[in-house]
Amino acid sequence: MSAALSLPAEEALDSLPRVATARATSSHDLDALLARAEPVLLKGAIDHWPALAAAAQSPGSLNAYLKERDGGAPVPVMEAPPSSGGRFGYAADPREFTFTKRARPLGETLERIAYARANPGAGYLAIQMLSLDTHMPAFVRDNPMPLVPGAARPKLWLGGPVKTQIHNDRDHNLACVIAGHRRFVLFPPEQVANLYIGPLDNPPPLSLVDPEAPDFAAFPRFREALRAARVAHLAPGDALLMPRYWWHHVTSRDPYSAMVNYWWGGSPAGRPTSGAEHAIENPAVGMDDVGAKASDEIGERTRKARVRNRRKVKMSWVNVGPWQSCHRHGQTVDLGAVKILPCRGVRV
Ligand SMILES: O=C(O)CCC(=O)C(=O)O
Repeated sequence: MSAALSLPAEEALDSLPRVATARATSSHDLDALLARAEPVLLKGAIDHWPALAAAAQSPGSLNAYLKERDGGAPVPVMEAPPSSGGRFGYAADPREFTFTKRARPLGETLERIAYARANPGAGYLAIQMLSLDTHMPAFVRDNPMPLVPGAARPKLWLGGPVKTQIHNDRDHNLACVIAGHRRFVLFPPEQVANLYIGPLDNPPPLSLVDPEAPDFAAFPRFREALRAARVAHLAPGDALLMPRYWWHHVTSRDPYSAMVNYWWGGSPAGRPTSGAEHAIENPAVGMDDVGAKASDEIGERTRKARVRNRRKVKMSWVNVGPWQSCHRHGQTVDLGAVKILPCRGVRV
């Protein structure tokens, strides 16, 4: 075992090998970096943004900057209770999440985030994936990102010290930190074999393992994932370029943080383009409806909720046995950087 893996989990994550740092001043540079199929840290990538200058003054200044540009439509707000420790992921029962999602006005949400900052018992809140095109076009105009293709549209994340559980994106991602420090723990796509991905019909599929407190007795192969993992520590102004399918766990380490990210380059119309892609995006495809009986134990709910729960139960069973990538398209495929595991056709 490496020295890093014998440390307490938090420190072990901090001392994982770091992703490389690079410079990109044009979309060509970014394409060249993407061709490496490795995450890359771009220091100072958004140093020119007025939003960064506002955030450097204080959380209140960035809030004011955002409110001045707010179009007034409700924003997506994720909330989790104090007992979650800020962890946005599965609850103890992986059919449930620790957080809920609502749409609320920006001003009210920023006030609640500020209240939670001053009152730790108030729980955890974060605006996540707010489309800046629709909500704050003036922000988009004044804080340009020329490195990414025009089709990549900015999304805002803003909130308290929350942690986003391990998941992956089907698109390339440029994540630009405006306020606070953020840590990304990254796992190569093929580590899907060692991450114990949970219910897959409830996107995005998340890992069942909490990397900050891993239960190695329940998830022994996670040690293997950690051996392949690396870390990126982002400060305000930095951006992380993350090729698609890289698994990531994200920790906002300050009481107030903000980030804008851009996704692009996914399959056309969001659909998998090959059996191989289908396998990595839908690892549970082809499983029997083994959960149908278990769903009866869920209790008396509406018909719709029962169907939803039944599907979730079915998918969560996938994790009981060894990983299987896909019954239908099971094959070893090297899709550029994405290596698909051979299908083992496991039934539980
Ligand atoms: O910052 C976060 O909490 C999550 C960000 C994320 O998952 C992403 O950029 O894909």
